[in-house]
Amino acid sequence: MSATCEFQAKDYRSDLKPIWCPGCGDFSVVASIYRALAAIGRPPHEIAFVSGIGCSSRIPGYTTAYGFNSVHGRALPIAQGIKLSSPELLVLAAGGDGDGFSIGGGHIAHAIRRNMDLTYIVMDNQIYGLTKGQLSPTSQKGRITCTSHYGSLEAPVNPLLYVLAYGAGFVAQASPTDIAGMAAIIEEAIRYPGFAFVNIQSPCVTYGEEAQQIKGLKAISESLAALGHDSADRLAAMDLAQHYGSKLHLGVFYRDPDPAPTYGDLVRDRQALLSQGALPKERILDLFIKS
Ligand SMILES: Cc1ncc(C[n+]2csc(CCOP(=O)(O)OP(=O)(O)O)c2C)c(N)n1
Ligand code: SF4
Repeated sequence: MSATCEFQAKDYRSDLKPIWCPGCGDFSVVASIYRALAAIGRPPHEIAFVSGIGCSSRIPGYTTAYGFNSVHGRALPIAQGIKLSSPELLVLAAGGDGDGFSIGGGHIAHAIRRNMDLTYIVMDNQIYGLTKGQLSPTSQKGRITCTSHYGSLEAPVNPLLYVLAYGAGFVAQASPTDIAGMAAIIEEAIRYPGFAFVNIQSPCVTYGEEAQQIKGLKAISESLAALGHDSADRLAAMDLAQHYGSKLHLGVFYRDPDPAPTYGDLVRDRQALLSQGALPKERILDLFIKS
């Protein structure tokens, strides 16, 4: 790993011009990521940024980090593989609510229970943006879209409760209504030693509802810090997270005050014991012969 150097936000901005619709919330998200990475100061070549497929999943291409715009819903398995094989890299994964909580929803639980040391950013716009406005897993009940002409009959997934219930060590929410706050939250998430999740309410100006645009989001925003929330209290975090959809709580819901070892740490510890001869090697052979 290189020594920490001075970097500026512009050092993480690639030459590729974003093709998001003018006013899309994802512009502020990428700007916040540049700021967070500059504050951390790791050079771009020490960062791997993985996404799935969607408007939001274009994000790695707009940075100077190593990028992998992968397959719809598969950002997390790929990010985990990269982190395990190259633990020295800072690994970010990102995508939309459809990518993360619909097709890719099964992967989140396993990344969390392994406590993989990576940061997962979901740009939650309550719609499938790239494919032109279909119902997404976080769309509100009753929402009328081109795939729900008479209104959705399904209750939305609550991304905050979902990850808190699976035991994520760091859970936060941000929005373009507070760009400086969003950059600070992303920075804190990246610095957390373990799986960190940031849900970002990022308006889709083309297919999103009026209430989910900046003005509507501002009207329901509430800072967790101003509420006096204790981010070390998981149950208090779950209580607040229940208001997802009606209130927009911004800040850190939960930060494990005593972070558990990551999966990578445990693998390296076991390898060290094996190489010291502290564990019987026959058991490894047994494993291969039986499988
Ligand atoms: C396996 C697979 N299924 C479906 C699609 C089509 N598809 C591409 S993006 C997308 C959803 C995009 O919504 P979201 O993930 O919420 O991201 P957004 O575009 O809103 O940022 C879908 C269904 C695909 N590319 N691959
Ligand atoms: S369709 Fe929506 S999510 Fe996609 S770029 Fe446009 S505003 Fe952003």
